[in-house]
Amino acid sequence: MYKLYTRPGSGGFVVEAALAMAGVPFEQIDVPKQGSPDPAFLAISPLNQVPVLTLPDGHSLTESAAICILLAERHLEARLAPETGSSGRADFLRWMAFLSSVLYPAILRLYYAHRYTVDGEGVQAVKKAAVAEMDRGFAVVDRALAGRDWLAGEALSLADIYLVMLIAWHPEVEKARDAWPNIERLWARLRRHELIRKLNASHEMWPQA
Ligand SMILES: N[C@@H](CCC(=O)N[C@@H](CS)C(=O)NCC(=O)O)C(=O)O
Repeated sequence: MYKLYTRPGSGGFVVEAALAMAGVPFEQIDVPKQGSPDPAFLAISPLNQVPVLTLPDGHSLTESAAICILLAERHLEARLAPETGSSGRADFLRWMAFLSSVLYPAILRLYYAHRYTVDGEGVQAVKKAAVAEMDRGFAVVDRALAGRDWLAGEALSLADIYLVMLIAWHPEVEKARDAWPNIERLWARLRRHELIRKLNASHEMWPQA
């Protein structure tokens, strides 16, 4: 059975969505944020971060995008991503990389700003620059969504769920909704999606309507 190391409100959100969409059973292990790290957890997640997925064969991996892409490969019937070889697949890979390597790190710079400067007085500047970088990234995604229902291909994929997880972490959600109407349109759709609603009830990523 799969094992998912996660915590509410974390990047485990999209992985949990993937496992639920694939309809596979999994054991969920909540990793506390506070307190000294568990050496057994550090052995599979050296940065002490979630999510981590342990595969049924015991192999573990970190990195939310890699985990999502792997689950899409392993559960083709669940259509978690556009088909291999299609242009939608190319877009899926592009956006999974963009979301995880441009936007997610910008968000981490906001919420863990002290890690990005050795100057105690520089923390506010790091936060300000982090939000500016998030805004730059979300604007790119918003433009790409113009006239499209989904980020990649013609159906919902994990890239869309990954995107709404990130936009929900924007520190000024109301501003984000106004600034990026195409992202808001996609998000509004997912806020009504049965599985996403259910996941949001436990992750509390945004206020439930
Ligand atoms: N690159 C990793 C980032 C994971 C990450 O930063 N997870 C956060 C929760 S959303 C975490 O565990 N932070 C704890 C820490 O960095 O100490 C991924 O994409 O999975």
